[in-house]
Amino acid sequence: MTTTARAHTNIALVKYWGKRNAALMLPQTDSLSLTLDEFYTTTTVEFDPTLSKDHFYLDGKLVADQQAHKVVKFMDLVRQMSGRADFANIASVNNVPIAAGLASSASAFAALAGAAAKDAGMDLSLKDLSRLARRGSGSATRSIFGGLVEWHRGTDDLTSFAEPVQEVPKFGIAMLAIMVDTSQKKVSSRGGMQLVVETSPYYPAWRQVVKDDMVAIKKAIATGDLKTIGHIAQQNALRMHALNLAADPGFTYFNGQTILAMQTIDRLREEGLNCYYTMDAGPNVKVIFDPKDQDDLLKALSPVFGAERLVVAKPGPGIEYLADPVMKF
Ligand code: 2P0
Repeated sequence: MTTTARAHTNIALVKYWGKRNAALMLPQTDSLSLTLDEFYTTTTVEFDPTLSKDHFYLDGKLVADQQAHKVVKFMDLVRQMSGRADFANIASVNNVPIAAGLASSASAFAALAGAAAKDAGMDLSLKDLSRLARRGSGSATRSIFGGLVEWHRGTDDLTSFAEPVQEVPKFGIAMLAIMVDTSQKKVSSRGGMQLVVETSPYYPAWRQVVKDDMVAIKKAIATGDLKTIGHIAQQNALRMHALNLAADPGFTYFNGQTILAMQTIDRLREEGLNCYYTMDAGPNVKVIFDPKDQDDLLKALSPVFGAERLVVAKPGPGIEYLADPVMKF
């Protein structure tokens, strides 16, 4: 039997940047994100008693064991939880530029959690599925749900899970990715956030920033106040990236084009467009905007970055199960 699941990426408006417990993947802080429709991963899992190890195929190609270790480790956890002893064929197809700060691990581990748990015979609630996805990648916790999603940092494995704030946002919100660079990043999220927790003197302040931002952004979401949501998200992103600059050794995910995009968005906002930026563990810039301004925004950004580098995404759905496998094993 095969099981196929699709999960969409999410972009955090209040960021997760640091773990408290790496083994259980418990974060230092809460976070809040928007799941996107345009970027997703589709994964098929088939447990097979004749296999002597897991086989992981990414975009149709078998992945070498050293590169597949995070997936195999995750499958070990699924085996442990389900009581199954057999190995599996796993195939993922990504509709996300990998490792370019568009959070491919979020959709990847959310889809894998859904497909693997179900194929192993587990019938998990969405909350428990988000806890399972968390063990693969922190941001995957939130990709189980659609729309605006909150991840409660919790105090242990049971209490660290995501839940929807507004599965279908009741107000206009969209994101535009400015793809300034889609190559592999040099500092992994995992390594970057760990260095920051250990060495950034601003980390205690960051915990307080997130506490305050979570309260304020949920209030703004409840009233559909995009201006306030965008402002909080932009400030939160800048403060997250300030942690990186202040680490030892300091680092940044930004490149020159990232700065140009930030300045361009600030200028467009000053000129009256309701738009804000956020950046993750890569140089690409995501613009939070009101969908009614989409044409104006594209018109303003195309001459600067090229229309082919602009991708518009709307709020996307939570995890879905599909009938057709992405690959025949
Ligand atoms: C986020 N990011 O909240 C933050 C903001 C990137 C910047 O979650 O180590 O791939 O697998 O938990 O989830 C990216 O980090 O890291 C991320 P792990 P993850 O979306």
